[in-house]
Amino acid sequence: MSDIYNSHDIEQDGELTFATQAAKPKLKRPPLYKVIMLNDDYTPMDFVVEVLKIFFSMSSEQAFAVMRAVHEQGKGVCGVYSKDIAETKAEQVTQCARDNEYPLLCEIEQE
Ligand code: TYC
Repeated sequence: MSDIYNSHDIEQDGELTFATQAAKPKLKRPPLYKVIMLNDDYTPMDFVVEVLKIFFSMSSEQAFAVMRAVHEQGKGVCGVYSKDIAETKAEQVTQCARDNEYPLLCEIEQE
């Protein structure tokens, strides 16, 4: 039977017959992904703050708070996006860090 119908056997005038009913559309929101920044011992704090401002549109205060949380806790969430955007942001941060010869790393994780 097609996905767009639910089928039912029903009895009509003593006979078993077959009815169809429009099925509810099975729509699911696409999953979201967290961009997670990892701490390391070498990337300067100021560089991390700039990265958070540039790639995640954070204010200086927000960026400093996230940087400090990552520094103290080992990792932290920079933002939540669709898969494509999350992948792109993680790549951009990692590339920017490599261009500046820092080991800073971002990874993505499904919410
Ligand atoms: N731990 C680094 C330092 O002491 C700073 C830092 C913070 C590095 C956050 C990476 O994701 C990071 N210079």
